[in-house]
Amino acid sequence: RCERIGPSAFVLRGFALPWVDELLPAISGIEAAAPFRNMVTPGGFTMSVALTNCGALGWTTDRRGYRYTDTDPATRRPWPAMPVPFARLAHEAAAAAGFAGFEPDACLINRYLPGARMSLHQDKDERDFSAPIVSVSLGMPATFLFGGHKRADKAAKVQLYHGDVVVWGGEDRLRYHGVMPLKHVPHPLLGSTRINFTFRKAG
Ligand code: MD5
Ligand code: FE
Repeated sequence: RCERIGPSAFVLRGFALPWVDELLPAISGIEAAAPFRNMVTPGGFTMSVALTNCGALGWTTDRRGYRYTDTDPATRRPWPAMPVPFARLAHEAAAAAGFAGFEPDACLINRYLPGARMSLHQDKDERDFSAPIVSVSLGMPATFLFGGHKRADKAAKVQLYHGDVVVWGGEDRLRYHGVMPLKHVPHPLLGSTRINFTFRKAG
């Protein structure tokens, strides 16, 4: 099933479900090499979402700003490689939404515990805005906020469930978006956790 939530934005309900058995051990491997951590924003706030990355580039933030790096600042080692099933899932989901040939070089992995949220922001640290962003939701459901091109634009609410994949491209790529504080609705497989991974062409 494919739901259109914008001119170039699509929710693929349950698209990742056949991949979950491969994704979860891969996440454990990434986490062992590059643990989830709560980063600090340039404004000095510690994010309620914990994150890590895999792929050639990883997104980080500290007091100096937001950027992509080829090494994990916590370990000073390269970010873990992108597991093959990750890259294939991203490629297939993008193609299903009309974006053929998507080859992400970065995968940001967000971990939400109950109460964690992401305030409205744009993803604009990537070099090439012509590539889409593909995001995969696992575990507890979340209310995603899909805004406009200005922070004050009214945001639509989209419920995202375990296995849902969202693809944003074209004119929707730079829209403001966020995630409401996570409600505690334990998930049979992931318990009190939501994992979101977001594939990007960053470099
Ligand atoms: C999440 N993560 O559920 C979301 C999913 C992030 C982030 O926002 O930056 O890690 S990605 C949602 C997204 C990406 C690119 C464009 C748009 C939404 N959009 O135009 O709405 O943890
Ligand atoms: Fe974002």
